[in-house]
Amino acid sequence: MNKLPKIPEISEDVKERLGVPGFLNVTTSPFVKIGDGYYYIETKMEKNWYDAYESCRRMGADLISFDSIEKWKLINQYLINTNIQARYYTSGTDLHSEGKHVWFANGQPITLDIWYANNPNNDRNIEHCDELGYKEENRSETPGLNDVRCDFPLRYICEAPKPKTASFIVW
Ligand SMILES: [Ca+2]
Ligand SMILES: [Ca+2]
Repeated sequence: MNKLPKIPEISEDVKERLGVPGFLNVTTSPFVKIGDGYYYIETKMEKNWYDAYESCRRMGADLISFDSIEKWKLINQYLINTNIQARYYTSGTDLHSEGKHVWFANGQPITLDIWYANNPNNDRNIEHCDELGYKEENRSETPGLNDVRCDFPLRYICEAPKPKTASFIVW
């Protein structure tokens, strides 16, 4: 029986010719891939919710939304693993209708059981923007989602839209 010929490795220059033109920037930076999504995590600057949203929009992204508990766990675990646990703005808000929190990025109501204890509580009737990573000081509970006043300066996480046709992402 004849041995099948060994398929040669594709050389670097062939890869290059098959690949993406060099003038295209194929790096995903400053977005990081977590699960099947791409995120920008602002860990230095703190902004109010509106400024944070605008910063995401300038990158073609939105503040982060959660449509599954798996995604919620994945992102929170990432923050723990990379040692950047803190309070971050999400796209959650009830600015349009008091008490009805939605993900502003897609208009879907927040139905997941991810709220921190006794929240959303609309404290002093001025809490309309939702942060993740909140827990009361000196408490050992797992941090959760909390409504906070929208002018409170916080870190934030942007979520890039899922690529629809391209097999790679260009920013
Ligand atoms: Ca509210
Ligand atoms: Ca609250």
